[in-house]
Amino acid sequence: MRETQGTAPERRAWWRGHVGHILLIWAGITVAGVLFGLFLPPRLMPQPASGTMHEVRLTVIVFTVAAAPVAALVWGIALYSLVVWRHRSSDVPPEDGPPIRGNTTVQVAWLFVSSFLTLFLLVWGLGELQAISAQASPKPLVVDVVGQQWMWTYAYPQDGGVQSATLVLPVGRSILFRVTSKDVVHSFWIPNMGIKIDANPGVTTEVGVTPDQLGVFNVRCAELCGLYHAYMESAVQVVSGSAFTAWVRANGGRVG
Ligand SMILES: [Cu+2]
Repeated sequence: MRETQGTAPERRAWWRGHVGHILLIWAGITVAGVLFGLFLPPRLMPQPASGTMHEVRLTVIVFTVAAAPVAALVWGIALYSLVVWRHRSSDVPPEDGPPIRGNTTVQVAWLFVSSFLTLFLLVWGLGELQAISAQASPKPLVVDVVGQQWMWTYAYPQDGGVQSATLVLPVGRSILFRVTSKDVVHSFWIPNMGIKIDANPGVTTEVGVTPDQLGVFNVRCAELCGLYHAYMESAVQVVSGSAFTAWVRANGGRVG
């Protein structure tokens, strides 16, 4: 950038012009990114059917908003360079300017900003983990989940060992899923409840959630597990406590 090789006031004017424009573009893209983060995740993500999903959605919103100014800085400089500093004529472009070997102000500012951002993400993440685990009850309703090509089956060991091909859960109760697989690796995923855990043959993995909405929600496999993986999809019915008791009895169990 030869334009920078001038007198000190010329260099300052050059910076003021370009940096001012880049800051304007940065501010514009930041506002767009923040609006995107505030308005799109609530519309694109599944409607929450558990406290866990509320926390997951909030985290996606907060992280998108926090990332907006950083992404805007990169995109702003890239766009400005492409438009303003592009070499236009057909002759050979001039040689590159002298490399920049360091700028204490920029380095200190970036160290401070990136430390602050990463610390914020860490503290936020730890807080969310704490909030989610605080929702679990010490006496959850246990559901054993078995994945196989290409379906899920469920057993309720506390309720007389009821077996079922459909997942039925009482609303407002803390549930503990104990998940395993008969064949290959699957992944047990209830998008509306914000939980997903691998189902591995020979291993039991656990995930807990408390459904807080009545209704029917998708259960999907989230791990490519063979030819019909895309069809390894079923539903969970979240019902009232009394409807759950009736369902257990109708299936030959007794409520534990
Ligand atoms: Cu699968």
